[in-house]
Amino acid sequence: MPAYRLHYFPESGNSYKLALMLTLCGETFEGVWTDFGGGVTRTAEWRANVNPMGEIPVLEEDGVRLTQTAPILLKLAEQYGRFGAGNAQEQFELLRWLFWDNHKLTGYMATYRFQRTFMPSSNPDVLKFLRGRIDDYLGILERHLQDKAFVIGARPTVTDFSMMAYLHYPSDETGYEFAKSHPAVHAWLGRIAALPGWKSAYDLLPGKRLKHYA
Ligand SMILES: N[C@@H](CCC(=O)N[C@@H](CS)C(=O)NCC(=O)O)C(=O)O
Repeated sequence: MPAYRLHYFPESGNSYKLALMLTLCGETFEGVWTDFGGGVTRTAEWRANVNPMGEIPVLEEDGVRLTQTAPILLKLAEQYGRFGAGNAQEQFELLRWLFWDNHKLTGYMATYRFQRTFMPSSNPDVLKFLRGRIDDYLGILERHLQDKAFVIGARPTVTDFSMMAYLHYPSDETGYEFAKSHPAVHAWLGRIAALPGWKSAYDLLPGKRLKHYA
């Protein structure tokens, strides 16, 4: 199997998606802690040498740099024959939720958590707007999971890993207590955490952490 290096920072839920997938597939990776808080990913040098899109994570596979978690997760699912779709209909569902996650759930939750928790000051109107959007998405997810063990049915897929990443952080970071507010989401997070080999983000991605302001 290939050798992996993952450029990450510990609070990056997007990095966690890949770290978790590799771990659940029994794979190891070398972590490359990146000074996101110090602005390294904004430098011309980092963009020229690591990721022109200016984003974490970057997964190096045998020295080839891969970016964007959704296609990377799909590639790993294919490669390891695990956590992918079993047929065309499942593939459609998997992609449908993966796109929704990238655009809506992860997109807004990552921004909200960062602004709320890791910024020295944030605009209350911006936080209110983001929270309103997330409340809507969490309501959609709560209804969807009321009669399903995992997002596309009875089996966990990479879509679950993508969607759960930003929801599994401690409530003092997310600002949500799902056990009280969204019981189906809470139960689903518990089912993922019970998968053999599962680890939380801060267990998989060590190193210097960002300062909390919330
Ligand atoms: N769609 C990307 C999102 C990656 C992303 O937004 N990463 C964050 C850190 S977790 C980032 O680097 N943000 C920098 C920015 O938005 O300028 C993926 O799935 O890989």
